[in-house]
Formats: sequence, structure tokens, C-alpha cells
Amino acid sequence: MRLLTIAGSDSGGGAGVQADLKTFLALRAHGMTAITAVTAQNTTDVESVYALPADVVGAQIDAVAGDIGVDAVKTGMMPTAEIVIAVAERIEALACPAVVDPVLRSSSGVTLTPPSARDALVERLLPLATVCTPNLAEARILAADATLDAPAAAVALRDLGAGAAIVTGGAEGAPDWCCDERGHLEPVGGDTVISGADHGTGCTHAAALAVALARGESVVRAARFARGVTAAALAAGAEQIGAGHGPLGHHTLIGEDAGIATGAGRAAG
Ligand code: PXL
Repeated sequence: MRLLTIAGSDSGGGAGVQADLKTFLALRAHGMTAITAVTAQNTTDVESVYALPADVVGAQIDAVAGDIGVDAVKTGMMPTAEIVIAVAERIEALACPAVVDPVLRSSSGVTLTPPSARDALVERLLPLATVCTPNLAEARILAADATLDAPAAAVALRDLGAGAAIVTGGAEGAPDWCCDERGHLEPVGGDTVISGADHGTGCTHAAALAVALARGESVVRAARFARGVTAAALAAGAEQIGAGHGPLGHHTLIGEDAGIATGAGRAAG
């Protein structure tokens, strides 16, 4: 499988394209990258953000799509509205499953997708999403309704144009809530792992989801797979790396993903 992540670089190796590539490798997919921004960060803070020009982001996508091909795409940090527009034009042409992870802020509170880019994301990228994967805080911001609970937020995101939505809840010890491609609402439970090595959790979840969709899984089965992958990588996280939030342990997934339940059978292949 050929997976493309369109996201920011995390110099600390915990989140962003680095987490995506590690997830793709561990799940035996070929990972490709279109970098939207270079962040200087570590386990404690994002020290600076440099957004790439939109045409440079577009050129990375064109280069790999033209030669290698893309079975599924995953988006993360979108630092400017211009980048969102360049990405949306390409995703429309790719015509493959698309996971849109609306990364708004780093865990340390730094804005990664500012309001102008966020508005463009809702308008241009959400309607192209096979699945959108906010946490509850992100979903409430995107839907402009701070009163939503997770199931209602999943429905609201789908009403905004996403083909399906998964509101992740693992960080709060809650299930994920999936509003699937038919509008069917379902909790996706499983292990909740609370760990100090949790930097890149959302990226890992969305990347695993993209792999399952590339393999032809339904949204609900892909959601179960992604939840299992994320819990396993969290449980193997490296709390001793850095003074802050350490990275997940993607190595534990290698050769193991066939055993992670999707609900029926396996997602590997
Ligand atoms: O985890 C969200 C995220 C995504 N992408 C980049 C990040 C972060 C969090 O810090 O830095 C580049």
C-alpha cells in the first residue's frame, strides 16, 4: 500500500510526519510525505513554526502522485489557507480515501492551524474527507458549538461535509465516537492507555486509519483497527525520552498488526 501524509514535521520525532511514517512502516505500508511546515520542537514545547509556500507543498504531492501513486492520503497540520487550497485541489484529483486530521493545537498549546486556515479546512478539505478525526475540543471548535458531547460532535462534523467522522476520546478514557459513511453512530471502545509518552497519539491514530482504508476496510472496521494500533503504541511508549511528553512506541506494532482486531477478521493485507 502507498500512503501519503500531508502534514508538519516535528523535529522531536514524536508527532506529525515522523509519527505518520513510523506508523506506515510498522503497518507495512510505503510512506510518502508532503511537508506543510517545519516545526522546531521537542517533548516539552514547539519553539518555532515555519510554513512552507503552498506551491512547494503542491509540488511534493504532484511529484509522488505522478510516479508512485497514492492508495490513501492523510492530512495533519495546515499552517495557511493557501496550503489548504493547494492540498484540496490535489486530493480532489487523487480520488482515493482521505483522512483529515484537523490538528489545531500542539499538546503544549501552540497554534498549528490558525483560524484562517481552519476556516479554509472546513470549507475546502472537510467535504473531501472520507473520515475526519478530531478530538472533542477540535470538533467543538470546527462545529462552532462548545456544548456538543462526543456523539453529537461526530454527527455535526459529518453534517459539515465529511463523509464520516471519528471523535477520538482515548486521551480522556472515553470511547471514540464514529459517525460512519451511512450516518450510523457507534462507540469504538477498547483499551485506554494513559501514558506520559503520548506525543503523536492523534497522528498515529489517523495514519493507522488511513492504512486500513487503503486496504479497503469500512470506516467502522478501520476505526477499531486504529484504536487498537494507537493503544498498543501508547503502551509501548518511551516515557524516558525527553523531559516532557515522550513518543509512542511504534516498533511494537511491527509484525503485530494482523492481530489487532477490526471487529471481524484482520485489517492487514
Ligand atoms: O499531535 C499534533 C501535531 C501534529 N503535527 C505536528 C505537531 C503536532 C503536535 O505537536 O507538532 C507537526
